[in-house]
Amino acid sequence: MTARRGSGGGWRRPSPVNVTGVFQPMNMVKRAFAAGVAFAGGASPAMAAWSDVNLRVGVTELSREIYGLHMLILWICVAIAVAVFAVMIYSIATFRKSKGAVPANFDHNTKAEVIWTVIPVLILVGMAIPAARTLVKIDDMRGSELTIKVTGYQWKWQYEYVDHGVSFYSTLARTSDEARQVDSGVDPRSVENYLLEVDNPLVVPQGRKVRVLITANDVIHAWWVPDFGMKKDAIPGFINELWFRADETGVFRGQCAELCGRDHGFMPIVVVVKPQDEYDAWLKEQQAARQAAATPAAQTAQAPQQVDTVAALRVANAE
Ligand SMILES: [Cu+2]
Repeated sequence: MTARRGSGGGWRRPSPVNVTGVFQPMNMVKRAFAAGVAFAGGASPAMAAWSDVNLRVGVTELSREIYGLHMLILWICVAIAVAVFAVMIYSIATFRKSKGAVPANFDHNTKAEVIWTVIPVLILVGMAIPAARTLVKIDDMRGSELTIKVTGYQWKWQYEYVDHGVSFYSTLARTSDEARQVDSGVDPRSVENYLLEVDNPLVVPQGRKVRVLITANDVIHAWWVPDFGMKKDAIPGFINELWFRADETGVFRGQCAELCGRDHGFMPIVVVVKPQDEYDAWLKEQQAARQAAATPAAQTAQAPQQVDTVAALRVANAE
């Protein structure tokens, strides 16, 4: 589990697609089969392979809860399937015509009908209770400590730290962008984090509840970071929201998850989770850089006036 965390992030290239973008269903089948075999073996590398095909646990409270829910419901479904198939196979084998079985010919049985209605209702209610609890938690934005507005564009993201006057664009890293060009001569396999790297990543503090406001400025995009368990549409004219609290530091990668046009596959998301003090230092740096960028313009605007004042004073002193 730890191997895929940290600087490596939690994101691998989607398995059925190779680096040249050719759909390879056999890859997926092979990997799923390998994972199945490995899982049946029960060894620890097996779990790594299993996590390739399963939903990931992620690094936030919500992602873990969603994973838990997903596994709970999976095992309930497995138990139901085993029970139903066991009864079916037993019945077919035991009460077959060649063994002299005679079919019953009643057409109503209130007791049976009540049983096959009540049991599924109980199972569904049993699944709905934890699911509803998680859904409520996902939508609970109270107590957020940092608000970031995310705007989707064709084909980049803008991040605005609304309370701190910091905003910037995040676009595909130059190395990936060069390699993706037709006849670039660059082997995409030689590019680290190909199509999953940006110039300016989103930076957030560890262990803080971050509220993300999501919108778009042209078409519908979707902001998705699998390790945070969260994905929301970015819709022009609407503001969606989600929250996450990353428990681990590291680099976490995601992608636009709504087909948004020609370069949909070239607007990745990179989130860097830093300890609070490092985050504070980063934020100060950003604010200072913004001020420095704003100051020369202000100086040039005021400069002629200042020169005039100085010249006038000199003249006044000389007289
Ligand atoms: Cu997009």
